[in-house]
Amino acid sequence: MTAERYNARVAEPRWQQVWDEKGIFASKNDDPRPKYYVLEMFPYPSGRIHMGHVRNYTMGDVVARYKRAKGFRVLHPMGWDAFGMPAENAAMANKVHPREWTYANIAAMKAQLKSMGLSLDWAREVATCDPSYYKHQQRMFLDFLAAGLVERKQSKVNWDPVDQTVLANEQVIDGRGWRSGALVEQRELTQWFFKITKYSQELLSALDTLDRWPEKVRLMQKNWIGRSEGLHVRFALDPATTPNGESELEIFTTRHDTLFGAKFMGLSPDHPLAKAAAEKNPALKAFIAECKKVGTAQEAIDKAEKRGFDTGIRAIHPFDPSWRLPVYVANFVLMEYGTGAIFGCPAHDQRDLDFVNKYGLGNTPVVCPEGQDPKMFVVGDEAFVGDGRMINSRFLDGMTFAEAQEEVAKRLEGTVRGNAPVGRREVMYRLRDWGISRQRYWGCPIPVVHCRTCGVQPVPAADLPVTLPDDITFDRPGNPLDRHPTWKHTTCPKCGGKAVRETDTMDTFVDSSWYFVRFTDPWIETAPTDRPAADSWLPVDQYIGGIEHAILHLLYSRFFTRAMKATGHVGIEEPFAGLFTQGMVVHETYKGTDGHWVMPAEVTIETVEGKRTAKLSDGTPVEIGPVEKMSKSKKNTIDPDEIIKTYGADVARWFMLSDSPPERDIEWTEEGVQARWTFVQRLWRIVNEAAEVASAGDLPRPAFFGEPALALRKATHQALSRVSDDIEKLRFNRCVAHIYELANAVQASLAAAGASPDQDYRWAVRECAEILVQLFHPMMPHLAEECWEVLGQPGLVAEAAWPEVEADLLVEDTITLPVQVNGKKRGDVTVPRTAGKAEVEAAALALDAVQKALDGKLPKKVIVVPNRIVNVVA
Ligand code: ANZ
Ligand code: ZN
Repeated sequence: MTAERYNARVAEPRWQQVWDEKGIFASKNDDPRPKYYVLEMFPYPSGRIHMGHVRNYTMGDVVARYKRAKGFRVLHPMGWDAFGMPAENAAMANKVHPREWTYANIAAMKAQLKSMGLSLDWAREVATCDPSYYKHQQRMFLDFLAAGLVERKQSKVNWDPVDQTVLANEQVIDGRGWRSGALVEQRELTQWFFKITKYSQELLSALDTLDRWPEKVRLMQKNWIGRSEGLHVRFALDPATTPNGESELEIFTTRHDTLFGAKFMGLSPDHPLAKAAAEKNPALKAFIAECKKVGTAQEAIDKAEKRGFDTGIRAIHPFDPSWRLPVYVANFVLMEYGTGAIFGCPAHDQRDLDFVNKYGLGNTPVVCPEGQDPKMFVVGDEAFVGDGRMINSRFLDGMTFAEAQEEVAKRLEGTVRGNAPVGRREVMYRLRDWGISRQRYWGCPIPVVHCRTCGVQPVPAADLPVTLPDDITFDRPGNPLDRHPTWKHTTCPKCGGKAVRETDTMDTFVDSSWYFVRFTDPWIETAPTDRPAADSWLPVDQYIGGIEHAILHLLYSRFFTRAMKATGHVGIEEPFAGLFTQGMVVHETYKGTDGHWVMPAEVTIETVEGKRTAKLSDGTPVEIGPVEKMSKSKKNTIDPDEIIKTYGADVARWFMLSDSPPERDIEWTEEGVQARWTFVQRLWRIVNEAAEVASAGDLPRPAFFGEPALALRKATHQALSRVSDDIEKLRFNRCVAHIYELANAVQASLAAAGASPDQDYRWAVRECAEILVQLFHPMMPHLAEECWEVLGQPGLVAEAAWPEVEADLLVEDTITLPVQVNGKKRGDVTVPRTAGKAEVEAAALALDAVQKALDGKLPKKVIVVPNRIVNVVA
C-alpha cells in the first residue's frame, strides 16, 4: 500500500472551491422536501474567529450535512451581529471609521469560516449594520409602536460622568465605569422600551412546551421572569410621625405567613415617602444620595452592604394596633419591584437579617423547622428560609406555612379600611420592560422625530431607512449623533415644521432578536419577511450556541417573535424548537518567571518520567498553570488559523467533536491535535487499502455472504445505526467513538483477509468503505470527499444520500438470560442466539453462583423459557 500521505493543505481549498462552484449548500425556498433549519448563533465581527466559534460551527455543520443527506431541504445560514461598542472603541483608539473596521473584520472572518469547510448558504448572509437589514428593524419598531408594544418612559440609567454616556449594567464594575473608571451615577432619562412584560406569563408558560431545550436554560429563564404570588398589604402609618401627614404605606410580600416576625419596614431610596421625608431631613437626603452611587445593576445592589436610615416614621401592624414598627429607608429595596416598600422579617430573610443584625433590631422566628423544639429554635446569622410550622404567631400557631399564608390573605382581604381591603392578592413578575435606547452612534437609529408642536412622530414608512451619517467624529466623549451639525435636523412629518431626530440608537440585542427570521428571505426589500418563506422555514429546528446567551438573547428573541406575530410578520410564537448549549474550549495556562502570562505557541512542553515541564525557546522555564477557558487575558488561546494551516480544518473539527460530550468543556492540547492528525492519516490509508480490495462499484449484491463478509457488514451497519442515532441526539463524541471502532474493525478484517478474497467479501469491503466515508463526512468533509473520489464515486459525498441501515444485520449473535435458583436471581448466562435448550441449560448450571446455590446437589428441574429466563429448581 503506497498511498501518498493525505495533504489537507491541498485537498481542503480544492473541495471548498468545488462546493462553492456547484452551489450545493444554497437552499431554495420553493424546494418541496421537508425542511430542516439549523442555526448557530451568529458572531460579532471582532476580527478573528476563536476556538469557541470552531466548536460551535462544527457542531451545526455536522447536523446540517447529516440532515441534507437524510433528504431534508436544509437552511444553514450565517451572518454578522455587526453593531456595537467595540467598533466605536476602535474608532476612538485607531481613528478608523466603525463601518470600515466592521466590514474589514467581516471579510477576514468570512475567509476564516470558509477555510473551515462549513456547509453554509452564503447567499443569505446578512450584517445587522447594513441599512438593507436595519431598515426592516425600523419598520418593525414602528409596527410595534402602533400595536402598543413600545413605550417611552422615564427610567433610571447608569451614567458615566466622564465618558458622558449611559452604561449597561455589565459595564459597571464595582460601581465604576468600565472604561473611564469614574464613579457611576444614577440618572433619570426618557428612554424607549419594548413592553416585554405584556408577555410575562406567556413567556413563562410556554417554557413547558420547549421540550428540546436544556432544563437548565428553561430554569434560568423561569427565574429571570420570576413569577411570585404575593400579597399587597396597606400598613397604617402614625400620621404624627410622617412628613406630610401620610397615613398609609403599601408593601408587597410573598411571605405574609411571617407577618408576626416583622421587625421593621423598608422603603426604597426612590420611594415617594422616602423623598418626602428627605425634604425635611438633610441627613436622610445625604443617605439617599449615597445609595445612588451603587448604580442600577441588580448584582451590585445585592452585593452592597445592607444599610438603612430610620426615618422616624412609625407603621402599625395590621393585626395589632398597639404594635408599632420603625420605617427605614433601606438600600436593598428596589423601587422597580412590587411597591418599592417591604416589611422586614429578619428570621426568615437573609437580607433582612443582615440588616437587623447591623442595627440591633433583633429577630423573632415564626416558622420552626419540622422536628425542632419551638422553644429551643433560634436564628443567629443565617435566616431560616425553609418549610415548617408556625410559632410565635398567635392565631397562626401550628399551621403549615401554606395554611398560614392562606389565613393571613383571607383575613386581610376581609379587613376594610377606607373603602378598600387592607390585603390584596397579586401575581408579580421580576421581568422588567426592555429598555432599548442607547446613546451611541454604531447602532440602528430609532426612527422617530421630535416636534415641538406635535410631540414624538414616527418617521413615515416610505422614508425608511433612517441611515447613520458617515461624517462623524469620535474626538470627544458623548454620542456623535447628538453633536453632528446637520443629521438630526429635519422636518416634522405631520406639521412640516422644524423637528429633530431621535439620536438614540437601539440596543444591539434588538438586532439579534430576529436575524433568524430574516434568513428565511434576506432579499425581500418591501417588508421584513416574506410570509410564505418565513412560515415554511420557521421555527429554527436546532439552535446551537453558548450558555452565556441563555437568558437575554433567547428571551428577547422569544418576545420579538411574539411581537412579530402580533404585527403580522411571522406566524409562530416560539422561534427555537430545539436548543443546544455547547461547553467551552479550555486550555492550560502558562506563566513566565516574570509573572506574565505566556501564549501556548511560545511554550515547549517536555515530559520526563511522566512529569511535564515547560520552557520558552530560549530555555527559560515556564510555570504550568490550571486549565481554564481560553481567553485573551490569560493568553491561553490557540489561533484556529494556525491549526488549520498546520493540520487542516478537518483535524480541528474532529478534535472539537471527540472525547468530550458537546455540552461539556473540552480541553485543547498539542498531543490531542497530533493524535487526531494521525487518525486522519490512518483513515486515509484504510480507505485506500479498502479501495484496492473492494469490488467494482456497480457489482450486484451477492446472494450469499461468507463469515468474513458477514462480520464486516455487521460492524458496518452497527456503526451506521449508532452514528445516525447519536447525530440525531447531538452526541458527537459518541459518533467519533463509533467511527474509531469501525476503522479498527475494517483494518483488522483487511489484515486477516487472504491475498485473493472472494467476491462477496470484496462487495462487503466496498459497502463498508463507502459507509465509513459517509459516516465521517459530516465531521471531516474534505477528507471524506477525497476518499469518496478514491472509491471511484462519480458525485460528491456532500450530495450523497445517507445510507440505509439493514436491520437484520443489527441483531446480536448472542443473548443474555437471567438465571434463577428457586426464584432468586443468581446470575446471567450469555449463549449463542441459536443455542438449543440443552446448551442453555448446561451453560446456566455451569455458573459459579448457581453451583454454589445448589451446594453440590443436583437440581430437581431446569426450566428454560426461550429468550426470557432460566429457572433452576433445587
Ligand atoms: C416579607 C418577607 C418575609 C419576605 C420573609 C421574604 C421573606 P420574590 O419572592 O422574589 O417576588 N421585596 C418586595 N418588594 C421588594 C423590593 N421592591 N425590593 C426588595 N425586596 C422586595 O420576592 C418578594 C419578597 O422580596 C417579598 O417578600 C419582600 O420581602 C421582598 F421571611 O416580605 B418579603
Ligand atoms: Zn409637528
